[in-house]
This record gives sequence, structure tokens and C-alpha cells, in this order.
Amino acid sequence: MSAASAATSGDASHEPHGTDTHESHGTDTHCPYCALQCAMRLDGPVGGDPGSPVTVSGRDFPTNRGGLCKKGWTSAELLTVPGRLTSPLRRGTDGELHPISWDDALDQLAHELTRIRNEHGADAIGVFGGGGLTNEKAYQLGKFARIALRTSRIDYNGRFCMSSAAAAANRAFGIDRGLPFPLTDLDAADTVLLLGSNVGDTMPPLMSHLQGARAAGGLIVVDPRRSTTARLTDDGAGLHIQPVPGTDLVLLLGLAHVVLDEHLHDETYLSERCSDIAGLRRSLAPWWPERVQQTTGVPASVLRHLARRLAAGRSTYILTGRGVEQHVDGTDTATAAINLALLLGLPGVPGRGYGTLTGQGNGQGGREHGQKADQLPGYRKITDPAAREHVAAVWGVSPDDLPGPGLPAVELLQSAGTQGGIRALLVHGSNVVVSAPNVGSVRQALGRLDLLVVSDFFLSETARVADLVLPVLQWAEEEGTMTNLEGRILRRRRAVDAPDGSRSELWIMSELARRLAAPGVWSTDPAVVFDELARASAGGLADYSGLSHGMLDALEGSEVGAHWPYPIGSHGTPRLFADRFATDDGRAQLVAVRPRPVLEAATGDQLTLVTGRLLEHYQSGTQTRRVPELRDAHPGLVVQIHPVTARDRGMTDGARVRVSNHRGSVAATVATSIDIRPDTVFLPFHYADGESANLLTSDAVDPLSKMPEFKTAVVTLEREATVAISD
Ligand SMILES: Nc1nc2c(c(=O)[nH]1)N[C@H]1C(S)=C(S)[C@@H](COP(=O)(O)OP(=O)(O)OC[C@H]3O[C@@H](n4cnc5c(=O)[nH]c(N)nc54)[C@H](O)[C@@H]3O)O[C@H]1N2
Ligand SMILES: Nc1nc2c(c(=O)[nH]1)N[C@H]1C(S)=C(S)[C@@H](COP(=O)(O)OP(=O)(O)OC[C@H]3O[C@@H](n4cnc5c(=O)[nH]c(N)nc54)[C@H](O)[C@@H]3O)O[C@H]1N2
Ligand code: SF4
Ligand SMILES: [Mo]
Repeated sequence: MSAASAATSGDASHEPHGTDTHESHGTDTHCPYCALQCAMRLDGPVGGDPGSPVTVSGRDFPTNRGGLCKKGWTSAELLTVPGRLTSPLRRGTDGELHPISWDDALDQLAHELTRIRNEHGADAIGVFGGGGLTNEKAYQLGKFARIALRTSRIDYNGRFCMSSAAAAANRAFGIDRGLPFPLTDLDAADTVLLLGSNVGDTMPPLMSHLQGARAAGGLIVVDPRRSTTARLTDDGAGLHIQPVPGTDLVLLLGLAHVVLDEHLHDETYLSERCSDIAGLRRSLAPWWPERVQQTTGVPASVLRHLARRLAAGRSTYILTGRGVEQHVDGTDTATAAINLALLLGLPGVPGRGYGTLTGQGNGQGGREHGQKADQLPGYRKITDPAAREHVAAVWGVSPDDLPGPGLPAVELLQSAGTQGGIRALLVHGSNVVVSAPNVGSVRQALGRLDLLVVSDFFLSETARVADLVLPVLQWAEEEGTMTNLEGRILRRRRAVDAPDGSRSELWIMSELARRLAAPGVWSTDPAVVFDELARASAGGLADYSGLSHGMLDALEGSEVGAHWPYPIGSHGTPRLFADRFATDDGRAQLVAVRPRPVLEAATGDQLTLVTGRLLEHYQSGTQTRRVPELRDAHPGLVVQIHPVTARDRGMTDGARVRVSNHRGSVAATVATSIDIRPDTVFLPFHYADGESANLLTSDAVDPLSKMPEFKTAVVTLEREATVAISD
């Protein structure tokens, strides 16, 4: 459908097409939340009555085998919970948000964007995307920024999530696909090393693929907390290693040292498939186990045992999660994990492997099609002249019209209202005032903007402080595709009608593009946008050119599936690196890395804060805090603390405390647990306002990936002053 006909039909999102089955009583789709993208079926609304409930059932699929977690089971409630946005909202002179019409909202927005661009240049407009957007929306957002707004200033929340793992994989393998093999390959593994990943809470159905490793006593979990996943190593199922937070790089150097020292490495693999090992060998020499023990707290004997176990495994996999990646040395830590995997001869060998567990629903696809400051669709570099030429031709513009690389997320947000920084920001699919690092300063930065525009379906905390809020469609109300953690492209399908007043983001972009007199075609039909994405990605690393919505519908559920690269005429690539890596010479690069001085270390009565996730909540909590069953499981911020640490401070379970540092302070309730180290406390980041753990985190970033240090911070703990209640 063209932009013009979309504009006259009012709302293109209500046009059914293709395989859409919304009028029947069952729609096969995938979960709205994480990167496992569990397959589910949505039934109802009964008789097409929009008021009646939609029910969810798990659907057999290679990744989740019919299983869903609590969030998946309750996901249909998102479609009916109160508080859904159904009208654009504009902040009035009274400081409050008021409903306005779509025409007024879009006219005023186009007018203000034009004014800001004329007065301050195109780079004064920023765009912030999300890894939850469908491929179609992520692609269109990158295109919209580059040729409708003509700004370089676009980045997205994947910078907070996947960028260190991506940077490490790119420099070692020349390509970044989270898992370069299907998840079902893990079923036969006898040894799985999980570094800083708590899949037991963050992707519960994935645990079914780790049963083999558990049965073989080979599930090894590295986490400063005895997490849900770490507990699954009990009773002979494996090993839990509990290092000092932030010391994983040293731990991995120690493991690699033992592997070389005890000749546990795969000599043939190294000589045939990797770059020269001399530099790596030299860099590992100083990391003997007793020295590593001093930094990590992991006994030298355990380190030696672990290295031998990894080498002895018949089928060994090494997987990383955010616990090791979300640090200022995250890229180097992921690199150290890759080096260990290469020494053991794992990547690209059947029944063995290395991977990272991508987090957001479309965390993989979201980083491939142009939302990232330095990328164009197909995982192309925006600085590569050939890439610019190809994409410009698909978009119908000159390569000279494409801006260069922009600013990574943290810098983009901090630049708000500063000289040369952004003056307007359009947010699609992120709740930055909760989830960005050092949110105190982010909230101030957003306050300096001339214009903050948030597209969301709920009034998120970021929407609450916006000048303009645009109500959009959520998962089961629109068609699209998602790319799961295996690089498998899936169809997300529309099961219900959207509430009146909400609009698809493709429609919003087409309407704005028209008002901004942008070049190019702005379809509102996800299947058409996918076809364009496929052409734009052709020849790139993440090549989707052989796919379409129709083909994906036909492939759904097959064991083979649609794993990229999927060029025209191919059948996709479930397993990467069988013969060569995607580097220039086809060899994996062994990159020597070394620890850097620690930024902040706890002294005196200070403690190390680590942050992460709870099973029932998702990310900034915008969605899950609205679902009663999930909210009631964890209604408020709880700090996990060791009983000895609590006793020393005169704190008991249920006490109200303040967790503070020089950046900020949060109020929390104490829950003691021997699952955490005595020198460490844990906070989830799912809560808003004064309960936001990110009031405490640092916005220092990894020098390569620009990912912030989310996982650790130095804090103090005090009992909250008792407030006298007068009535
Ligand atoms: N329930 C739920 N599931 C989710 C999400 C959610 O918000 N809620 N979000 C999705 C997304 S976007 C992501 S990125 C994934 C994240 O999935 P995970 O990476 O599994 O999640 P986290 O809880 O952030 O971190 C994992 C573990 O890292 C540990 N950790 C903290 N610091 C360190 C450290 O220095 N070293 C080591 N070795 N471990 C450390 C924490 O204790 C935690 O148990 O989950 C996805 N799934
Ligand atoms: N301290 C600490 N902070 C962290 C982390 C941590 O481990 N510790 N983890 C980081 C990680 S890995 C991540 S991924 C981020 C995630 O944090 P955020 O980027 O804030 O992610 P969400 O909470 O999923 O926010 C998504 C918002 O977009 C809306 N939304 C969902 N789908 C769509 C859509 O299709 N279109 C539009 N327009 N809106 C949509 C939702 O309603 C919600 O308000 O948090 C990061 N922050
Ligand atoms: S594991 Fe992830 S995709 Fe699966 S049901 Fe839970 S939240 Fe949804
Ligand atoms: Mo994430």
C-alpha cells in the first residue's frame, strides 16, 4: 500500500493481508518478550468479540518444545490491561499531557522537527530504537532517520544489551550471530559453561536443552550469585563458580593459561583454523592459577579442575550472558571467552561451539538492519562506500545523501541539550529513564531537550516525561518478523484488532516522511517493507534476500527453519563456520586481551552491587508491572544480601534500607540469602522512579563496544530513617 492510500484509508494497520488469521480463532505466533521467541498459539477473542479474552497455549517448536515461562503464559493480558494508550498526547502549557488528534500531532511534529533542523542542523534530531521492534520497524526506523530526518544520530537499546558480545564476535569471527548453531545442538552436549547467564530465570524453556549436560554432570555456571541457574548444578549436575563480580576476564585468562600449560589445547584446530597463537600465548603466561585466585577468589584447584573438564568434554559449549558482557571490559571478557573456545577447538565444529545468548525479542534482528549508529541494513558498515552505494540505490537516494556514523546510545542521551548535541529525540521501544545507566543524569539530559517524542502502547516512565506521546500497536496487533537468538527468522502474526486510536509505527513513519517531503517509498505494509529489507540486506553479512513473509510462513516450525545468511537460492545457514570464518583470511582471530585497572572498588564498609533480572519481570517493567500475577510476585524493589552482611549492619528480613552511592540512592526491602557473596548485594532493574537500580549504575562505557557498566557498582547500605506517622 502506498503512503498516500494509507493516509486516506486512515489506518493501514487494520488492513488484513497475506496469511493473517485474525478472524479465525487461532493464530500461531511467538511470545512478545525475550529472544527465545517461544512459539505460542493465541485463541480468541471468542466470536470476534474484542472484549473477550485471548488465551495462550505453548506450541511445539524446536526451541521451546511447547514450553513457555510465566511471562509467556500471561502475555495475552497485555492486550486487555488498563492503561492502554489510544490517543496521541501533547504536553500543554499547564504541564500536563492532553489528547490531541493524529493530524494535529503529526502536523505539529513535522513542523517542530523542520524548525529544529533548520535552526540547528539535521544532527540536532536524535532517534532511539529498540531490540523489541520487528525487523520491519527496525529497518524502517534506520531508513527514516537517515533519509527522512537526514540525521546520523540514531542508536538503540541493543547498545545496552548485545554490543560487547557483538564487538568480540566481529573481531574474532568476522560476523555476529549470537548462536552460530541451532539451540537443539545443545541437547547432545555433555559440558556447557554458562558465563554470567541466568537462563533458569531469563529463558526458562531453554533449560530443556541443557538436560544432557546436567545428566553428564557438566553444567558449569559462573555467577557471583547462586542464581536459579546456578542451583541447577546441585546434586552432581555440575559446578557453580562464584567469582568476585567483574573479575571474569581474569578468570578466563587463568583457564586459558591452564589449558596451554597442561597441553589441553587442540593443536590441529589452532594451526588449521586460527591466526597465529604466539601473541596470545605470551599474554597468557602471567595468569597462573594461584595469581588468578587472588583476584577472583576462585581456588586454583577449582580452576585447574574446570579447565580439564572443559577439555575432556566430548561435546563442549561455552555460552556468555550479560553478567560477563555488561562491564567496561565486556568486549575483552567476551574475547577471552572466545579465545578459550578457540584453544579448545570448539567454534564451527559439529557438537561443539561458542555463543552468546541474545536477550531481547528481536535483539538479533534489531542489530542487523540499521538502528545502530554505525550500521546500514544487512549488518553493513555505514563507512563502507560499497555498502552506502547499495543501500542508497535501494532507498532511491544518492550515497552522498546518507549521513555518516552517529553517536552510541550513552553519548547520544548525554548529548541532549548540549552544544552540538541533540535537541529533539524520538524514542521507539525503550524506556530509557528506567533502563539507561546513571539514569539520574539521563533524566536531567532529557529535561534539556526542546522536544521528546515517545512512541509506546503504554505510558512508560519515559512517555510520562515526553512532550508528545504517540500510541502504537503491540505484538499481537500487527504483522512482522523477529530474528531469535539462533539467527532464525520468525513470523509474528496479528491475532487481534488494535484499539481505535492507536497506529502502526510504519504508518507513523510514512505520514511523517510525507510531511517532511522525504525521498523514497514508505510502505505501511510489513510484508512489503520486509521485501525491501531483503533487497537492502542482499550481499551483506546478515543477508535475508531469499526470504519473504510467505516463505517464512511455509517454513515455520520446520527443524531447519530460516537462519541467516539466507541469500536468494539458498536454504539458509543453521550452522556457521563449518569450513571458514567470516574474516578476510577465513581464520578465527586470537586477540590478546589483558585486564585494565578497576574503575571503582569497594573499600571499608562499601559493598559491590550487581544488577540483573527476575523471572517475572521484563526489562524496565513497563509491560510486566501491568500484569497482576507478575506484579504481585515482585511488587517492589528488594535487595538481596548475605545474612552475615545484614547482621553486621543490624538489618533483618523485611527491613527498609537505602542503597546509595555518589550518583544516587534507592529505597529497597531487605531479603537475606546465602545465595549471594557477603561482599555483594543484588538489585533487579525492573522498577521505576525512586526504585530504579540505574540511579546507582555508572555510565562509563567499554572503549570498543560503548556498552555501559551495568553489572557492578560500589554502594553503601543504611537502614532507612524511621518516619513518624502522625495520623
Ligand atoms: N525474566 C526476564 N527474562 C529476560 C529479560 C528480563 O528482563 N526478564 N530480559 C531479556 C534480555 S533483554 C536479556 S539481555 C537477557 C539477559 O539474560 P541474563 O544474562 O541471563 O540476565 P541477567 O540477570 O542480566 O544477568 C545474568 C547473571 O549475571 C550475573 N552477574 C552479575 N555480575 C556478574 C559478573 O561480574 N560476573 C558474572 N559471571 N556474572 C555476573 C547476575 O548475578 C545474573 O544472575 O534476558 C532476557 N530475558
Ligand atoms: N542496571 C541494569 N540496567 C539494564 C540492564 C541490566 O542488566 N542492569 N540490562 C540492559 C538491557 S540488556 C536491556 S535490553 C535494556 C532494556 O531496557 P529498555 O530499553 O527500557 O527495554 P523495555 O523495558 O523492553 O522497554 C521497551 C519499551 O518499549 C515499549 N515497546 C515494546 N514494544 C514496542 C514496539 O514495538 N514499539 C514501540 N514503540 N514501543 C514498544 C514497551 O512498552 C516499553 O515501554 O535495559 C538495560 N538496562
Ligand atoms: S522464555 Fe522468553 S520467549 Fe519464552 S515464554 Fe518466557 S519470555 Fe516468552
Ligand atoms: Mo538485553
